[in-house]
Amino acid sequence: MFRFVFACFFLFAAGLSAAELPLSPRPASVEVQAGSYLLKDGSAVALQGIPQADFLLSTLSEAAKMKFVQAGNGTAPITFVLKKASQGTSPEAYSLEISSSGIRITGDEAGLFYGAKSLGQIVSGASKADGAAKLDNLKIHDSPRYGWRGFMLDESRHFSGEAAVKRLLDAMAHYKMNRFHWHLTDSPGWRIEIKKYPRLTSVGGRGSETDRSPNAPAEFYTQEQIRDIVAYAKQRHILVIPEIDMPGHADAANIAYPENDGGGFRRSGDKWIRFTFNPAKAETLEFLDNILKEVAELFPDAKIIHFGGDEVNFGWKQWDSLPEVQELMKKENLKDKDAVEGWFNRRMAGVINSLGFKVAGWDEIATRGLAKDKTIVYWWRHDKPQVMRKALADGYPVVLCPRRPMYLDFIQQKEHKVGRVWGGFNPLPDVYNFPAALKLTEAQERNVLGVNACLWAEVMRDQERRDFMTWPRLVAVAESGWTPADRKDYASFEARLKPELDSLKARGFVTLYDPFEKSPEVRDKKEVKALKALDQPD
Ligand code: TNX
Repeated sequence: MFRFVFACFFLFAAGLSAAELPLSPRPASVEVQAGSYLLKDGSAVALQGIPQADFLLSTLSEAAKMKFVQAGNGTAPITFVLKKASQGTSPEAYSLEISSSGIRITGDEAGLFYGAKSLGQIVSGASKADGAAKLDNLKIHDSPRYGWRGFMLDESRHFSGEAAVKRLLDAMAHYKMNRFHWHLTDSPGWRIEIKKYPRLTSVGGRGSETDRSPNAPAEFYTQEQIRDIVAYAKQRHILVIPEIDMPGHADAANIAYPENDGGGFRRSGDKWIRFTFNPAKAETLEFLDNILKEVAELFPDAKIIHFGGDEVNFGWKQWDSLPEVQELMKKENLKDKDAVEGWFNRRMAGVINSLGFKVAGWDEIATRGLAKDKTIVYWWRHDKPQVMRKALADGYPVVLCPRRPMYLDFIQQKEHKVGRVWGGFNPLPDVYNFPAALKLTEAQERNVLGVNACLWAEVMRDQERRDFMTWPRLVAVAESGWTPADRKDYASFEARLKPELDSLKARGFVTLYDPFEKSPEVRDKKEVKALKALDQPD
C-alpha cells in the first residue's frame, strides 16, 4: 500500500495521471495490469543473438539512469527478443511487457532500440527504493504512425558543427525520430567537402548569413566527419538525407567557381547576385554531376539525395541573357525559363537516379514529370495545399513540412520579435496537432511518408538560439509523427512535457523555450535583426 501511494505521489508530482506513462512520443497502446516488478540496479539483460547488443545495453542503461549488465545464458530480468518484421508491419514496431516475472522487449532491430528507449524512460520516471525501480505490470504495443519523422537543419546560413549535430541526433533518437535532413549548401556557405572541388569549402565555406566577409573562417564538414556523423546516426536508426540545393541558392558555390554562375538578384541590404547555377552550360552540369557522385558515396544508407529545386524564379532573371540557355531552349524546344528549370530538374534527377538514389526536392519539383517511384516531394508552401494534394493524387510520396506549422524559424509566442510571422506563427499546440487540420483522406495518407520540421537558420547565429527555437517543439513533431491520431491529446502531451524539459536541459539544451514559464525570447548574442524572407521579395 505504501508503495502504491508513493508511486501515485510521484506520478501526480510529475503532473501525470496514474495511467499515463512518462513516454514521449505517446505509445500506440498501453495496457496497465495488476501487479508490479521490482527492477534492481545492476540487473542482467539477455541479448543473445541480438545485433548491436552492447549499444542496446548502453542505450537502456543511459535512458533508465541505471547500470545493467549482459546476462550469460539462461533467464534474466530483462530479455530482448529479435523478431524480424513481416511484410506489412513496421520494423520500428516493438512490444514491451512488464510482468511479475520480468521484462521482455520484442521487435526488429529498430523496434528493439525504441523498446529499449521506452523501457529506459519508464524506469527513469519510476519511483525508486534502495536502487530498485518499481514498475507496474503492463503491455505496450507500439508502432509509428509514419515511417518518416524528420528534422531539417540549415547549416549554410549559420553553421552548427559536429558536436551540436551529434547532440541533436541523440535527442532525436530519444524521441524516436528517424530522418535527419542535412541542408548543407545554400547561398551563404557551402558546408560539405568535395575532394574534386576544394574551393567549394575553402572559399565557399567562408562566412554566414550575418558575416559576409571574405576573410571569415571557412566552416564545413570534412568527408571524414560526414562519414562519422552518418555512422553515428545509423547506429541510432536515423537516416541522413543530404541536401545539395540547385539550381538556386547557389551563391557560395558560384563565388568559389564563378564559371558556373547563372546570375541572381539583389534585395535591400543584402545581395544574392550569384543565386543560380547556369542550368544549361555543359561544364556546369558536369561539375554538378561530379559533386553528386561524391555525395552519393558519402551517404550510402538512405539512398536519397535532396536536390533542392526551390525558389529558383527569384533569381533566374539573367537566364534570359545566357547564351547556353538560349541554345538549350532552341535545341530542346523549351518555351520559357520555367521550362528550362523543368529540363534541369529532370536532367539532374536522372543523374541521381542513375547513381542508385531516389531524388527528393521541394514541392516546386512536383510538376516536372519526374519518376513517381524515384522522387520524394517535400510540401513546404503551406499556402498552396493544392500542390500537396495534386502531388499525392499523382502518386508521389510526400513529406509534410509546410511552413506553418513545421518551420521552426517562425516564432512560437506572440511577444517574440525575432523570427518569422506569416499570417500567424508556430506555437507548440499547432505543431503538436499537425497534421489533423489538413484533413487527409485515407487515400492521401497512403502516399504521405510523414512529417519533417525545418530549422532555417537565417536569424539563428548562436546555438543557444537554435536550441530555443527547436525545443520543445521538436518533441511535439516527434509525437505528431509517431502517435496514432486517436491517441493524441494535448493535455496529456503537456503533462508529459514538464519532466521532458528537465531531461532536455540535462542534455545541454539549457536555453530551450519553456511554454509553462513563457520564457523570454533567446536572441543571438550579437543581436541580429529579423531578416526579410527570401520568399517575400521586396
Ligand atoms: C524558404 S523552404 C526557403 C528557405 C528559407 C526559408 C525561411 C525553402 C524550400 N526555401 O531558403 O530559409 O524559407 O523560412
